[in-house]
Amino acid sequence: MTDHLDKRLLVVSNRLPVVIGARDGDWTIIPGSGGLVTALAPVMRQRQGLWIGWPGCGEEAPIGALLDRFAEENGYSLAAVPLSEDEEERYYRGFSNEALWPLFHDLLGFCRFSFDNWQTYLDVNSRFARVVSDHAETDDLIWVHDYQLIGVGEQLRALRMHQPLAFFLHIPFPAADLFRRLPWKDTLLRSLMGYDLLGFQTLRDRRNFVYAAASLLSGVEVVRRKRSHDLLHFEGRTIRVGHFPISIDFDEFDQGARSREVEDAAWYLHENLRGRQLVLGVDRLDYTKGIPERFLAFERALEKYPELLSRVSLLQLVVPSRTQVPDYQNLKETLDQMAGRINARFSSPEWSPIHYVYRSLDRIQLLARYRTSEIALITPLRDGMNLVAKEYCASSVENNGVLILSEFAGAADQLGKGALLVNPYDIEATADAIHRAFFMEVDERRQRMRRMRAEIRRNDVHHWLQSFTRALSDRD
Ligand code: ADQ
Repeated sequence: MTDHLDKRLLVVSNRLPVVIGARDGDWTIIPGSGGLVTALAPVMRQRQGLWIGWPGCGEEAPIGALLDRFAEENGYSLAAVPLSEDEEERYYRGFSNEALWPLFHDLLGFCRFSFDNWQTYLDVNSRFARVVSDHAETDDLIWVHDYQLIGVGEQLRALRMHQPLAFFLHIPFPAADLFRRLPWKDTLLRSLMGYDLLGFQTLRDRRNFVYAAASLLSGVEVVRRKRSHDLLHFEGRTIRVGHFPISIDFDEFDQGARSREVEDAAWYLHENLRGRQLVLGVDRLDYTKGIPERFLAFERALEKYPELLSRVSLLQLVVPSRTQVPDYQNLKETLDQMAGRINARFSSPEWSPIHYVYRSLDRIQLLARYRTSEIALITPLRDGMNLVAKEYCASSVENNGVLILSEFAGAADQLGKGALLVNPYDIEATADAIHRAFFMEVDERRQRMRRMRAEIRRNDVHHWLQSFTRALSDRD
């Protein structure tokens, strides 16, 4: 039996895990800071891996020299797939973010289906496949990430690559009836069937996919259904389909939150709160994250439960994202207006109900807010997983935070027993959950938080990585 655990990993994702910039006339390249980078970096180093993706910088950057410097400093290599501005517009902003992203999050009303964008998506996916085939070695394990690159696997097969091909979808997979709306559904399903292993975040996503493939694409046969995975046959090949909930590095957050710097920052925040409880929301600016609905629920809680007035504030942190896409610009305006209106309605000279911060925070400031906030209000309309929910629990080292979580976040599958689950469209019930969390006794808070922390500690991002790579070597 081939053991895939020893093979070199060749990871393919839309963006390379780096930030390239220029300071005082000198070019810099530094590792990115996302959960995926943190999880994969040690394995990439250990197996001298290769990561292929778009560097996210213009042609003026001395890309070859920068990538060499990165490899020397980080112990694994990068290869760049350059994109023109037009490709960035059509493949990334147009098709990936204005067709697939809303469709896969059940938000059909936000979808724009353009044939030209679809064609560019296919062209860029073939370009990625060619770069992969130029760099791949016979024994590599090729692992493609996310909705921007679904077509890469099939293109690699067309190039007669024989290495094991794996794909992981970070966002949800919609129900078949919704997926059918995509004008190019057959091609996209066929592309997914080009992989040997398909990984989804939750059992629901996995089932949605298997049902869509079996019912919408002729020639797909479900040959085995097991708890851990399904096996499909298609055009003489076997495809394994599993679910692998992504996670965070629990220890990193837990230890980080206990550090001196975070403790100092948390103390400072606390002093300014003067006995008030803090409800925290942390999101990228995105219409899937349910931020306007959250503001309405908070407003309703203040209206329905006047005993909360002056005793609780909502701190909403929003990281700017996809700032060129019109729907995201509109959302920003909506949030500005809502926060202004609610504050004007309830504020007193010494209290504002909503603190709305539109920028990225450094790790210490973020952990201090996770640690200080008595309540986290994480209410996406739909989310593949939602790492913020897990980061909040891992940083809640005093075990006294209450997590209010959308039942439509993938994370609800693992955290549902400790969190207060809500339907984010149900403003009334979310307002009630805020009230309940505010008055929850310490014992109940502790019991719930311990349970969630134990779950995240057990199923951390290293466990995620191992179970995914192990699934490739299983033969049953
Ligand atoms: P995202 O949609 O980006 O990821 P999420 O999983 O919540 O969503 O991750 C957001 C990240 O941004 C977190 O690590 C968080 O710490 C960071 N962040 C948010 N606000 C911040 C702020 N103000 N300052 C600094 N950092 C901030 C996609 C899918 C998710 C899936 C992940 C991983 O949409 O469903 O969980 O991929 O698979």
